[in-house]
Amino acid sequence: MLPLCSLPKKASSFLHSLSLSLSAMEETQIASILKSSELYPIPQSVKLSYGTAGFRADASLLESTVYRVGILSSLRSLKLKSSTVGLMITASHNKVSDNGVKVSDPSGGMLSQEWEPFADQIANASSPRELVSLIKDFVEREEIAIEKGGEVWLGRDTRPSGERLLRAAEIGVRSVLGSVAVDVGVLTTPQLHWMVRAKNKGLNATESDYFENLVTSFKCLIDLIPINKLEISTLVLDGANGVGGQKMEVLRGYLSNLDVEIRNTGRDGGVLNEGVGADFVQKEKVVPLGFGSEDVGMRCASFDGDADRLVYFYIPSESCGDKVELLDGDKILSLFALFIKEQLNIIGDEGKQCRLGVVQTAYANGASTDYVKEMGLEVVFAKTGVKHLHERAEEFDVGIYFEANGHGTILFSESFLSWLVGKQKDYSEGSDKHNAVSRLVAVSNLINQAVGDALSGLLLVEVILQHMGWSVQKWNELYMDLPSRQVKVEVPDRTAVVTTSEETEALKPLGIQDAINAEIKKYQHGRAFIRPSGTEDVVRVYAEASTQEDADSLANSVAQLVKSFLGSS
Ligand code: 16G
Ligand code: MG
Repeated sequence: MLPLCSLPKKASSFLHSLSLSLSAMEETQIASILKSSELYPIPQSVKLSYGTAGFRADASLLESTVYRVGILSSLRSLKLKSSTVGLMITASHNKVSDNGVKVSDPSGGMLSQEWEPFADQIANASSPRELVSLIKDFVEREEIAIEKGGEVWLGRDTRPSGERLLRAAEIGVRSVLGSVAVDVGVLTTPQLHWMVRAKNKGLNATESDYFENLVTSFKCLIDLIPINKLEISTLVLDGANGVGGQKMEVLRGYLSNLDVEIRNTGRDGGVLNEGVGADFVQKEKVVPLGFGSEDVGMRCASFDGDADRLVYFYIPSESCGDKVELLDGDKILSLFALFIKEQLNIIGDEGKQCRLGVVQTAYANGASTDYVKEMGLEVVFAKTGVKHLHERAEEFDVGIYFEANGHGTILFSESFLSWLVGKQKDYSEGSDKHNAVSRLVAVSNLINQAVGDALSGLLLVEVILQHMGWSVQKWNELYMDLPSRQVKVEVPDRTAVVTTSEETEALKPLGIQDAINAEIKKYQHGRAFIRPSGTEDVVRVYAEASTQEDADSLANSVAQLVKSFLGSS
């Protein structure tokens, strides 16, 4: 607790006037925040927004932001009856000199969107006084009782700036009096979300518990594979020189039935996300560094920097240069959907009553959407960003969501899970129906229910391929992607683009959608849309058509339209 007398005179008189007019926060609490915020002045001319996935910026600019998100996390914990909240320091697939911070709600999901405006306000408060004043108002409005003390678990990825930023987060958390900051170390983002969820459910919630859960459920699925189909070949993993490859090294030690060679662990001089990782491979469709002609035909996978994205690829024998055949989030989703549907079919009429649905974004390749629809599944579209997909997937008994970029998971509703567990007792052990039900229960344990997780996603892909007796090439044949192209356009103000909720049509600037539609009409199987990025100062353009040449040309003409409507910067 900070004594009032240790404050500078000016601050102390401000404090006095503030506490006279507003009574919800104690003087000592106000003093605590005023004092600690003096340590973290906001850099000049920085305007931050919580965005699609938390705050991100050059790491040198972020101490004050992380400190303030520490305060927010304590308040969030207090608001939710002192449940544990997670704070993750990562900038995912962004360059190593960047960093970022985001909050995991006690459910293990993303911070409630209702709190994002408050996050933006405090991150941009220009002085300690403004900060305190905003917090005071918010605490009153949300009726947060500070006296109990909150709990925040702090995780970080392998970025060199992570440790320094974590110290700022700790000070932020503890400046809310009575709140506790627990440093849970270097983790992948999904590990932290999983641990927070487990902790609040009263389950074992350490990192070893996370690994143990993966190992047990993976083994259970392996044991349920019809023996004659078993096939194990080496998987080559690109760890993006980040935390995911390092965690996979640990996990690999506990697993049998998985042969994985890990490259780009960050220990061999490679730079985080530089020419490596899921974002690079998915966007560029070329091999990551450390892979080459010697890997032709091998099953390969890439994680992103914080291991919440997963894509697969292989180098075809006829590959010219460094091109890969990509199996993106849509293909992973299709594989998962197929496997789950197969289990439900085995269960029979009762299984068919399960509402199995798929959530995609406008970026999903049209061929994948057709494929899952032909399987008889319901498909819904959500806005880009995990929080939006997750919310929609919760509407189903089993909701599978994926972004094309490789972020996704499978959600099982509580009621469907208890139904499954009940059926495990009803059916005789060793019967087909019993096996199918047991597989679904094991999938629900293996796959991260909090958020998309490259480690658990990889294990599920691997076990399904073994179950089917499929090579990566065979899996790729589920459907053929329509050629597509993504480009980005730098504009003076990306917020001038306003889209419909599914992001398939632009409502503003007026007239641009008609112009885009006119372009689309010129191409067979043409589809295109624009949206403002949530993470970069650009407008993104996506185009699809029946040939690569057409997709490129459509993307370029739409990009030209963006420039002519918005001007280029
Ligand atoms: C963030 C999102 C990702 C989304 C991407 C879009 C999370 C955890 N991550 O990385 O889901 O696809 O932003 O970026 O939500 P953009 O808005 O710049 O296109
Ligand atoms: Mg990521």
